[in-house]
Amino acid sequence: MRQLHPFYRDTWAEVDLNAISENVKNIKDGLPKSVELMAVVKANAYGHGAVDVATEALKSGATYLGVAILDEAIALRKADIEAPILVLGYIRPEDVAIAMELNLTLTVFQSSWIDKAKQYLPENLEKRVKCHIKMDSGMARIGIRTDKERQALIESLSHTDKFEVEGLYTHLATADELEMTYFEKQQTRFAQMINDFEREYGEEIPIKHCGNSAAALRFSDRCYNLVRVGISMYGLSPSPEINGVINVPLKEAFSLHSRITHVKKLPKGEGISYGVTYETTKEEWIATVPIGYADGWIRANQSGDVLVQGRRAKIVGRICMDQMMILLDQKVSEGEIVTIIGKNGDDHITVDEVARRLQTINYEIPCIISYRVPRAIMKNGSVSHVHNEIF
Ligand code: PMH
Repeated sequence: MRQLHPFYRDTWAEVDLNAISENVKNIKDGLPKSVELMAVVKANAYGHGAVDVATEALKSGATYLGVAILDEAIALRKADIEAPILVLGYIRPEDVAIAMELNLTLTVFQSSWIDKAKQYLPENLEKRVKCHIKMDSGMARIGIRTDKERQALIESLSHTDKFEVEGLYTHLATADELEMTYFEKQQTRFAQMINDFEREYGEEIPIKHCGNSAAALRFSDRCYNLVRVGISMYGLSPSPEINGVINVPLKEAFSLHSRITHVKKLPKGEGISYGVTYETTKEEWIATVPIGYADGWIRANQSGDVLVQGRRAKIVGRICMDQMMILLDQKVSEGEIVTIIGKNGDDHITVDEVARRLQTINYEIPCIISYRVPRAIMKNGSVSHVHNEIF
């Protein structure tokens, strides 16, 4: 039996670092030599574990890390990760000194931000704060859009020597769709924005980037000199629509498991769980599995399948906060493994299957599996270590 310590419940996720490593290498192999790979490890590496994924990605060829918020960058530095880290989201100007001390790269897109942030930095900085300017070429999220905004930002930058513009970037809204019109529109706009910025700023900016996984896998020759890779590093496709046009092999890194805590044979007509949304239709074997919506295993998973001894079993009745019930086709012992996401025998419940069931995208699935589910970090088929964030 697999030894999984230290946690004291029979529900856990496994994160296969060999899969992460293979995915990074395979994606990198498909890129032109001049294109670097940023591993996007925001949101705890899409629920996989940021420090482990970042470390593995860097060993496998990534040269930059991307996070969403300052706190995530701090967590990586606390774990002694020294690689360049770009904070992709907004940080408060008053927090700029922390970012400087930790040698983080910041996303900048407002002249007023530069004006405020410089006041929170000491005079005579040893090193300037590295910035990537975010350009909004059509995502309408963050970024400079207009000539006026660009000119004001360049003006603000010209009044201080505390910032170094290392990068220019944008984010694509439709790189994961076969229809290319909007993608082309954003490409054209971004090219123009780079041109205008460099001309007015008077310097060539070393790093330019626009590509997420979908763009990196499909149009790596149109991604300038860096790609920001998230979902595909985790072995998942950016969208079902482009599965047919992706040639890079991807291996799912995330799986989710539990063990049966209780098994009973119920007569016909017995109600299961809150609201009795399921009643046994004949004499049935019902098992209890210790996972529930507080684990991120949300109620909409009701009626979905799990795997027990390589066979499918249906989730019956409402999913509770900490437990759910499944319908077995025969008696199974307590302690038997239940695979909620992943391979069991010859069958495989993929992250994509769960996403389809929940009418959402695969990105959401590992992200919503909560802190309460320990992550067992797997290396070469066995547990390397476990993250249990409960204590
Ligand atoms: N760059 C930025 C700015 C992002 O927001 C994301 C993902 C990525 C790169 C990586 O994209 P990929 O996972 O498709 O490779 N951001 C998000 C998001 O905000 N919602 O879903 C994915």
